[in-house]
Amino acid sequence: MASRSSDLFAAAQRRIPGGVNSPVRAFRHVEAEPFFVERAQGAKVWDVDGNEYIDYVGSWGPAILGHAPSVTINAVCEAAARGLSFGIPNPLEVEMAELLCKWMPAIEKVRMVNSGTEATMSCLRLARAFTGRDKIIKFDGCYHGHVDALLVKTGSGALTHRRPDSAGVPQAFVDLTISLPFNNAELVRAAFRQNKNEIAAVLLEPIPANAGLYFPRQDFLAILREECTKQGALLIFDEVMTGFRVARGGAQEIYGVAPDLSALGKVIGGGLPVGAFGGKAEIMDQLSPDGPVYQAGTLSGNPLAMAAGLAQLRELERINGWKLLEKLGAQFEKVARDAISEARIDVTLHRIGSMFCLFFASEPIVDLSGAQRSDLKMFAKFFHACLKRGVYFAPSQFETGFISTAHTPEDIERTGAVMREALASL
Ligand code: HOZ
Repeated sequence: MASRSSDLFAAAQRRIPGGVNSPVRAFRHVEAEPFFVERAQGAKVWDVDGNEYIDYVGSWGPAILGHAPSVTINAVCEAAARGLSFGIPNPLEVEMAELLCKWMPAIEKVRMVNSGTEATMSCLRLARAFTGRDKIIKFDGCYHGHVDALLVKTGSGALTHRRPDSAGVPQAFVDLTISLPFNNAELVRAAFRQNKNEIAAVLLEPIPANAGLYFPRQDFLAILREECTKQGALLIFDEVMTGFRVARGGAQEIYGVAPDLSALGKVIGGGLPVGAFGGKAEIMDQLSPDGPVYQAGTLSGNPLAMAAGLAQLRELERINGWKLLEKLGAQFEKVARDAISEARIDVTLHRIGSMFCLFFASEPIVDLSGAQRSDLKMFAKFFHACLKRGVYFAPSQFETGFISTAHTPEDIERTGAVMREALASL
């Protein structure tokens, strides 16, 4: 059907590979074309054809206060008036570092970067330098950005588009990456035994959120902590999605497990391009200019990004955002469970705080193979039935939904009614 979105997408496809600047936006998994956004405010987005949606993607995580919150906009405008980028240290970088170290006490020193990908990539280099080892353990379905060594059995867009192992990654890199099923501690122990003194790090999303959303089994994270310490490997948590979202101190606060290094992004940038990585001082001190590990960035610690992130994080604390998000999340869970039980379809709903996923599969789902049992055709139908009724969920079974503090109880009630109709229509 002719629309401004489809005209724009046709033009985009002529000049941008696949018409998108990141594959998760392409809507191919749901056999459709993306809509183009005119503007977004609070919990809503409006497309260029005038359609309004209640948005549960939230820019894939950063928009925890909803879109365009005035505190963040004001902070960015004030910072912009003082200059867009200096490439010289600015005071906001220090404020951000202090805040991240305070809220995530396992971080003693932190460096700002521009994306989650840069953060995980830098963690790996640091872990390899610190341990003098090359191999790493990751988990099937966990996604850590498009770092060469981590595009092995990965999640998110790569999984969605059925290419979890990317072309263009040298086999020599892949050979250094051991990818294991999540939640299987025995296989981790076996990998350590088989690769004695060769594993530099175990890297994971403590709450995997890139193959749908599932949770670590009781003690899984504590066992990883213990094994890493015993074997002289570093434990790295990728909290790009969960950091400052599931709790003030992220998943590491909830599960009470302190990693050696953490990778951060999304929420800490308030919607601007930001990542960060940090951890124990003795490890972080290996970074240039103090140490031998090189890592750099023209725009790292950019004043606008720091201002946006600081404003968002402080506002979250001021309004006790995590408590509000839990309340909204619980309401979402209730309306969703009501809709699911009425429809009598095999749907497994997972939620923690403001993150959720509806799998079109029966329980239990504790790893990638469980997530892959989902009925993808059913998911696509559900997605379109919701979109048509003004509710926008991520266009892939293998992504996670996000609630913001800007979602109102009425938005969530309305979403429940839409889900009920959508599930009944399948
Ligand atoms: N990391 C995001 C959630 N899976 C996706 C963002 C993207 O790849 O564009």
